[in-house]
Amino acid sequence: MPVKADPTPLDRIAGEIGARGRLLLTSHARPDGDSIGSQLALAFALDRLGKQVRIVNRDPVPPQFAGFPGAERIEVADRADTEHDALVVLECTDLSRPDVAGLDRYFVINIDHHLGNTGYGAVNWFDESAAACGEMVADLVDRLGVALTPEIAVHVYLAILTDTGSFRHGHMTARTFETCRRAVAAGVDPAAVASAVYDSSHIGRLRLIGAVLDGMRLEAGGRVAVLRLDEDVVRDMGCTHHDAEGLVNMPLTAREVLASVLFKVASDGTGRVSLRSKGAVDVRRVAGRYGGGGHTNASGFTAPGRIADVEAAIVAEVAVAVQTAAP
Ligand SMILES: [Mn+2]
Repeated sequence: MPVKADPTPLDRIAGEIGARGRLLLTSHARPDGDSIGSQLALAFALDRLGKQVRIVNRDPVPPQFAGFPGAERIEVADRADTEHDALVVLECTDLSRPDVAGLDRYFVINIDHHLGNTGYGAVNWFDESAAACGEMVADLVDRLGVALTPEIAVHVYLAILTDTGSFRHGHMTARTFETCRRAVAAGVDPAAVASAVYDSSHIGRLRLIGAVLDGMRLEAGGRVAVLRLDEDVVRDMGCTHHDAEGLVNMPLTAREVLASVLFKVASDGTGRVSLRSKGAVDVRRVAGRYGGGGHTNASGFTAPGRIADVEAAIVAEVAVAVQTAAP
């Protein structure tokens, strides 16, 4: 008699979800397209199974995603204390990433594609080969026996579109495009989604981009670009932190630039650091040294102390990452 294979993490998660009725979903603070898309795709699928679903996030849905179906279902809160049979955490390397108190009291199902996931769940499914967490959710929806409805499909597509930087980076595979093909077959209009996400900005953002790029500094023989974004300037230009989205990627459009560093500086001088790179230049390692995480080509962390005190050291470490990858 053939030996029965061990259940895969996907099998186990589908089983646990099938056995539980009241599900709480969450994802990381400062949500991006993958966290919003993954949560809502799964929520719509769980609806079809008759589950009771709640979604709690630390921060509101960014404006460019607010018009997508179900966005109003995402509740903003800094604590979760209602009764649920399981908590599904999407897109988070550890349980502190949602920045929501009380999550550790639940039966945690961890679904993520970030390298360095700590395996904090009762059940963990980690797949670094997925281009987006939304790609994993599409597989889970299949495994749950739910058909791709237009609502589910549009969120799966949104997750993949945004997490690959419009199909330009990350672990894109045949599976990525097969998932997108199925999403389009289910009714997604790729041009309409792209327009909703990328052509929904305002003039203030263009001015902000101009000001930040005007202040760009080049280091390491022009291979590292350094940007600075002051929260006061953001406010003065009639913008919010959402308008800084994507800024850090812009220097990489220059052939010479291999890595980009963005310092987002608050009024008190503290702030966050975003890192982006090309090819083998590993900026996740730099972020890891400061308690952050992400991917080889995209990572970030909260600066230890005032930006002015740590800026030179961080830029030097990114320069070393560039040097190591492309001597
Ligand atoms: Mn992601």
